[in-house]
Amino acid sequence: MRAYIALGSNLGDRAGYLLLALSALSRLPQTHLLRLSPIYETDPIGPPQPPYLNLVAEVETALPPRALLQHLLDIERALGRVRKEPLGPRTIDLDLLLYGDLVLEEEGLTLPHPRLHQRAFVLVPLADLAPDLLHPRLGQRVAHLLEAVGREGVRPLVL
Ligand code: PH2
Ligand code: MG
Ligand code: MG
Repeated sequence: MRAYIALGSNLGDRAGYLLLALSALSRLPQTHLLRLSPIYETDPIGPPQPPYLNLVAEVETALPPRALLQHLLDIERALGRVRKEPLGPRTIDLDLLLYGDLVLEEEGLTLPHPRLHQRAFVLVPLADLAPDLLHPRLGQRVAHLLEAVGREGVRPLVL
């Protein structure tokens, strides 16, 4: 199944955390890391906190969605993420955005990600990879969702 994963970091060595997370993703069982979006520096959504680095990864996986999610949480934990306030700062965040065209609402796992269509920091990198992908619940193309939200607060990272 084709799946899309959002990565974000806004504490410490942000690019370093992203690279470690990507390295861990590349080693997941039954999973191939296919493509990466560019990295963006993005204004934080939520309480006042430092700016984020965000990108989206496209994977092909034979893991079921729950197993994939568990691996993402394991990677977060291995990289020392501490969960505090919702929407608060974090060294690393891995969010499962889409798993094929699966629509699901369960404890701890909603697909597509419930805020995917509202967040420029997700839609900009996702549209780089898959502008024509249809949001399986809303039935609208990613490029269209991005047009509605705009690109404000999302800047290409210049290293
Ligand atoms: N993640 C959050 C809260 N706010 N803001 C930006 N710009 N990027 C994020 O990845 C992000 C956020 C919680 O996961
Ligand atoms: Mg998140
Ligand atoms: Mg998360």
